[in-house]
Amino acid sequence: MNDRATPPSLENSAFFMPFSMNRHFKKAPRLLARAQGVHYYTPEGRKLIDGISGLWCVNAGHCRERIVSAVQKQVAELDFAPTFQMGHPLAFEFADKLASLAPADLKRIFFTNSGSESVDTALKLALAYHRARGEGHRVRLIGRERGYHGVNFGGTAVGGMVGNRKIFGALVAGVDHIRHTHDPEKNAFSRGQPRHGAELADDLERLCALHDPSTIAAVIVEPVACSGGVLVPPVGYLERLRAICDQHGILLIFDEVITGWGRLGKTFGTQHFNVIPDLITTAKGITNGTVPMGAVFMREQLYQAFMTGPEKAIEMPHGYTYSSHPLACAAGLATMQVYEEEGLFTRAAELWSYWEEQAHALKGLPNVIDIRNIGLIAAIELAPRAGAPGARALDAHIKAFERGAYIRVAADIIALAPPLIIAKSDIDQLFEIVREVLKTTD
Ligand code: PXG
Repeated sequence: MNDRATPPSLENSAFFMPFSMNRHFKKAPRLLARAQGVHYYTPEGRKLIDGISGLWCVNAGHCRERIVSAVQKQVAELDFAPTFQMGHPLAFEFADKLASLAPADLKRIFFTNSGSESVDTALKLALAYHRARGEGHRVRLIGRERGYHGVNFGGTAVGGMVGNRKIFGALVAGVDHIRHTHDPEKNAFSRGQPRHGAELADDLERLCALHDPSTIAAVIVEPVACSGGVLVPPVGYLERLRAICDQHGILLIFDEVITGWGRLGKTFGTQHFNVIPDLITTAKGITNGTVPMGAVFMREQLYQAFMTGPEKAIEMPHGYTYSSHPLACAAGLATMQVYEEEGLFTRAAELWSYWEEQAHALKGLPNVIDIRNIGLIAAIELAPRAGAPGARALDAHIKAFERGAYIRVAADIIALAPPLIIAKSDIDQLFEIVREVLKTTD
């Protein structure tokens, strides 16, 4: 036997893979060993175009020299330092850098290590804020059907993807959901924001009537619901949500874990839609995916509500050992430099129409029932196979891998969101592979 020619079997591997079909995967693994720019390479050296920026996070492309060397330098200089009653300069420097990029007055930053932690942090901040102002009766948290807010208890509870919730018991008490905005009958093959559905925001009024608005602390939505299938908000919808929240004193949280960091052609999705929330949750692209990190941005008024009481009291009993980890701050600072120097915050706006044309050119291929796009995101929805939901898109995922593209599928929806540095010729290649795959997927 030639050992080098036969990769070791993973079938009995100890690794319990997250959000994966463990047994199916381990029988025929799809491994990534190296990455550069918009490409991954398999252990055998086969080149794959990265159609989803790792997992919606490597916005500046892979293994960027500036980020790599910043992390290398940092790990040799200060590997870890606490920020509970202590500090290190990079944490303050990075927070100030983020504040300078923040929309409106969302300039106070709480660091976490992931999107899930950012979400749970934002929910706790919302509850604590109301309590600090003498409105401790605002205890309810409202999410949206088909929303994804990570996997911690708070985020799972406000999330609206049934399969992610149903096996975990009662989750968090006092949570309710507004309706999702997906309406393919009226909006199929929309380009950018669909025209129909702003009135779906009024579903929040229904929950206000049911629970009484004085019991509601916050509403959390993704400006574009990405994991739930790339559900782009109808024209006027986010504005209406904002107005209803304002009317009832409810905080509005935008979960921008994906829509932040240039994905929609502005630094934040908030700026693209021109609707200002009270809190923004981020992660992923904050370090270009290099080192785990997340951050919650909050308005000045929220921060100031905590800065009362005795100075020798902890204002917010919350935080993680690795909040503002030195490696993450170094990676984040270098990432922001790359984004700014290369104009990546606005690159998706430049590519938008080209990307949109290429995506919608797939209309008419077998089983394609909808195509939607916004910024540098596209979704191609396939009709499910009878009795086997998800199987068709999974086949497409595997075929694309064999043909040289890494694409993401959720249920029967193919999601594409490549690194923002992508060239038009790479966009062509990505869609060409998807086209060939769809032509041959029954
Ligand atoms: N909020 C949003 C809006 C997200 O998209 C999270 C929170 C959680 O982030 P962490 O860092 O805890 O995973 C996410 C994560 C996919 C996919 O393909 C999306 C995410 C993660 C993995 C896969 O749709 N989003």
